[in-house]
Amino acid sequence: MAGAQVASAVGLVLMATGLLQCLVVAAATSHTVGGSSGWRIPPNATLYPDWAASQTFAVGDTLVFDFTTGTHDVLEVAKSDYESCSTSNPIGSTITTGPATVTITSAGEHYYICGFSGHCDAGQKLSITVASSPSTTSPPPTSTGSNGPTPSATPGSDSAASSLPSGVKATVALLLLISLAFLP
Ligand SMILES: *[C@@H]1O[C@H](CO)[C@@H](O)[C@H](O)[C@H]1NC(C)=O
Ligand SMILES: [Cu+2]
Repeated sequence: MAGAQVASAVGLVLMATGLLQCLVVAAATSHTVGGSSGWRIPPNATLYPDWAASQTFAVGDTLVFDFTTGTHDVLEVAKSDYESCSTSNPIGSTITTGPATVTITSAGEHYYICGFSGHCDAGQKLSITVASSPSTTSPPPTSTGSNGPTPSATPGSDSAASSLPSGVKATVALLLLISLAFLP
């Protein structure tokens, strides 16, 4: 069964390397929910939909819910609970400490509401659609930071690792060790 072990090891290594390349090539974006309004009962029902429509979300990006602890909270919920403002089946734990940073870990639709009584009904709810792969087209307008050409990635190639910074190499090494630990 040594062959199967080698095959699964190679698979894990390729997965880890591919994941890292995604992380390195696509810089994560931090999205402050509601912009300068933050996370609160909105003055109108279009604040959060309008804000979400102005953003491009990718896996690995973060949402910053800016609120004062004790005045609001954040629950990720299913679509039906978002629509009905139900707090009974949150996905994961309720975030009670603000400001709160939430990392987007999967593509598709994500729904967040405030669990304080009446807040969601008053429009304090957010739905976002996360692209299934990191966007390579039209980066957001640059105020600061790099806007150079995207380095061409060669998925599955070992040589790509040689151009990565040492911190990334250390992370790769760590992931390889973790991968090996999971082998039978
Ligand atoms: C809703 O409120 C936000 C925040 O005050 C404001 O920027 C936006 O223009 C308002 N939208 C409408 C349609 O009134
Ligand atoms: Cu609230």
